[in-house]
Amino acid sequence: MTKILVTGATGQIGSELTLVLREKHGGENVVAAGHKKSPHPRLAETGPFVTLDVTDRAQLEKVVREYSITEIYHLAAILSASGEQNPGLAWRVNMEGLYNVLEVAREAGISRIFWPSSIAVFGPKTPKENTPQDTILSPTTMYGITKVAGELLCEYYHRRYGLDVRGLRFPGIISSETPPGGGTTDYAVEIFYAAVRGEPYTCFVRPDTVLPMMYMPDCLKATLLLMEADPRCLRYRIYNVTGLSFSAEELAKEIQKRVPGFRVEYKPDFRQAIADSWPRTIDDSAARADWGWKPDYDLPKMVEAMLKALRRRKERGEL
Ligand code: AKB
Repeated sequence: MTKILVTGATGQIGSELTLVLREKHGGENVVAAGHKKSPHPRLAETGPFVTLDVTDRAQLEKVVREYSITEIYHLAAILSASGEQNPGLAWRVNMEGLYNVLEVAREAGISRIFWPSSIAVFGPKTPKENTPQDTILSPTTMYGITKVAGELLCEYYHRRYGLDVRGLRFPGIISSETPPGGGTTDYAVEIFYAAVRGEPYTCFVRPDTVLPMMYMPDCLKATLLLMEADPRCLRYRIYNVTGLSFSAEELAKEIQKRVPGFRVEYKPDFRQAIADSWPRTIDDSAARADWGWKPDYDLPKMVEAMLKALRRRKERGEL
């Protein structure tokens, strides 16, 4: 019987991934864990919810034992922009959290682990276009450093203890349910909220800033595809994946086609330097070849879907 623990379940990816996993495995078999005391009602009503600080190993061990957990999706993390504001916290949550998960998994004989890496593993010396799977990993942010160290740690636990850890180097994730918190790519989500609320948007990166992104349905699809893949097909533990790449201005224009009069101005802040250190486009051919990855959303399709979903939320009085 599969019993899953999702850490960071109240976050942008966790809040949607938990519901998809519950549909697949049954609500009672997917334990959502977050550090926030009050989760979204949908999370609390569809299965168990526990309050968990991933830096507390004893607490993690207790949850794994109590619910007889067999798989962990470890999503709890501090993202790039927050990590630059508080590097110590980013190190503690990202590194101690992952180490605790891997150690508890090893001791408890957990069969599989999912852990998200990020395009933040790349740095200014990495090729910016079609960034390859195997390339220079020399990030300049604390978040990126924890992701590179995390990838190496996952590979170590696989090689040394046979733990089946799998992960994806996620680009910026765009979604309509739970806003991201503290990332550099957050502008690509915030801009939609402003457009639907009828407010102007001040973008914190330059209009010509191009970053790799992915719409949430593609993010969920990639995660499930990777986790279901035959282990014999996996040449890597952690894969490059991407959905689409666009500049901040291209995104604004695509929204303006559908929201006439929507105003966007650009006031780059400290996050510009982070964005400038990351790739513009990603080569995810290894993921495509090994486990059949293919995104469904291009820019117009994603913008259409985001506006529709947020307008629905606004009608329900949620925005
Ligand atoms: C961030 O901007 O920090 C994240 C990421 C790309 O990992 N969205």
